[in-house]
Amino acid sequence: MAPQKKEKITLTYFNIAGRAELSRLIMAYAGVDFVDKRLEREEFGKLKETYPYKQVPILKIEGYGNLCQSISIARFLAKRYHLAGHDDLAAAEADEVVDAANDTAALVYPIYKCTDAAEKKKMLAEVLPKVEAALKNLEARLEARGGQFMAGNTFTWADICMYTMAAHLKLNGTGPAFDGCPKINNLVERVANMPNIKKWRDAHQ
Ligand SMILES: N[C@@H](CCC(=O)N[C@@H](CS)C(=O)NCC(=O)O)C(=O)O
Repeated sequence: MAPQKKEKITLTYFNIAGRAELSRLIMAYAGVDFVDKRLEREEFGKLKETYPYKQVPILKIEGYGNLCQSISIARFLAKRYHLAGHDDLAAAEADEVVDAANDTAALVYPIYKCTDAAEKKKMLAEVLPKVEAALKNLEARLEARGGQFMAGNTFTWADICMYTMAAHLKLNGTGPAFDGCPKINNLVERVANMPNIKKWRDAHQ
């Protein structure tokens, strides 16, 4: 009997980094051949009612069905591809950082949504000190944990999350400088230049 062809994992989201990029990068890093399904708004509108929470991202997994919620999806992938932390404490450290990084990223969501340039500038001025304070906390966490990685002194999905957070905070060049965070800067740079991650970035500019 011919071997059965394994169905690929499909990650469905919009054609932006947003809440899917962490999962995409976990799979890119792990060399997973997945379907990166990117919906246009119109297509999403037609499919929305079929989605459990009427939202994306959604991960379709072979032999299972749909998994929802961006962080649950990313955590599942991190576990599957051995990036969740080498023991329960390292995994807890990684979870902690992912939560803190997402809180930080969430501070600028309203700025992305704002279409008025003057209002955007005002919002940025208000949010900047909060972002910088949150980054300082993460910088201190990184330093306290040895300065190389965010969790368990090994590379985990929390380090990838720091990269996606930093890219999101840069607000296409109008966001905060990371001057006060040399260790985060260095980590983000190292993650960005990991061969599989760099390959993914080069292909999805
Ligand atoms: N907590 C959810 C939030 C998902 C979410 O807000 N998704 C947005 C896109 S970023 C969405 O699908 N919105 C539905 C809409 O635009 O109608 C997660 O993290 O996955």
